[in-house]
Amino acid sequence: MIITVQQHLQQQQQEFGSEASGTFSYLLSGITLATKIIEAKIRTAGLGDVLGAFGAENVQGEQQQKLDVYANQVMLHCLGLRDTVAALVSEEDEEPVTFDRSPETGKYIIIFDPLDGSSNIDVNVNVGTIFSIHKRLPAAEGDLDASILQPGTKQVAAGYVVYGPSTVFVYTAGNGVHSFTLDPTIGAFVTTQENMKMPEQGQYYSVNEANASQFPAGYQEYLRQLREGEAGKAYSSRYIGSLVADFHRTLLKGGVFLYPPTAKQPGGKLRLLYEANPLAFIAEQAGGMATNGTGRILEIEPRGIHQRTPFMVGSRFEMETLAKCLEA
Ligand code: AHM
Ligand code: MG
Repeated sequence: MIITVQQHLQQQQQEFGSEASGTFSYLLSGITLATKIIEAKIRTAGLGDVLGAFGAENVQGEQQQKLDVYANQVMLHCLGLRDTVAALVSEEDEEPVTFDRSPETGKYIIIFDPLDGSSNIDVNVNVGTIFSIHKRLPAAEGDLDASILQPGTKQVAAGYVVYGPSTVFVYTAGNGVHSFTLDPTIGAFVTTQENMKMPEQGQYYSVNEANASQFPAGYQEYLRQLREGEAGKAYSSRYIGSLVADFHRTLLKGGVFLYPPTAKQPGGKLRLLYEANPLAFIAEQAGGMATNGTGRILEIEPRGIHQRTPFMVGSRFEMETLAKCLEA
């Protein structure tokens, strides 16, 4: 018998209460609706005039693809209508979009990358949507900006959708990691795996090896150990260049994904709030680990919404081996 994501959330609510409440599942339904609309557009991308550059740059100075702009508008529209949302923070927008709702009503902040890996769209390779949800702080503890800039440990939920051969939704609300596959015949996400666990060790490492000569020495030594079989396995490499897809494989198969500091980008390339934090939360919930090279990703105190960070995430064994190489 099929269990849809909404039925799953209801079961979670009975079991865990709190963050699985009705308002929360209404909020998540905004995300699943938006991602279904985005996926429908992606599926037909080659047929209409939606591929290619939009002609503007986003706040990161990156070329916006038409689908980046579309996906962002869909997320803002579907989530903005949910009255529990206090602010929406997007990779594509320089400033948060805020809503004039009382703290009692507008309780949640949603931070997202509407279309991750969008440079891969034109060549028909997997892309994704990533999100992170925080609770608004009580007025006495800070304003909306402080609520947005909370460390990853304070996330109440996080997840992503990967638009691949099938469309898969993965999320955690702090009670395990669960995945759902879109059944296009009924238009619903259907439960595929509850309480997912990352293998203790995998066989893949995932890194943009063209940057390897720019990595600090500890990372170069780590990659040497993986390549030369000194880490207990004959590793193989896989790199898609879409974070969601590279992460999804790492979650299912184990191993490690790395985007270390480079000479060109000493602070890393990936973004803390809407890339590293949500995926780190999921990884930890699945028994894995995530670091910026000096500490736990989830404990970083954010200073800005578009802050970058080095990001390494994966199975316990690979992450412990990495820590030893970075300490040496
Ligand atoms: P973006 O498409 O939201 O700008 O995300 C950045 C992407 C990630 O999906 C991916 O992990 C990374 O950039 C790949 O970077 P590089 O091409 O430098 O290897
Ligand atoms: Mg991205």
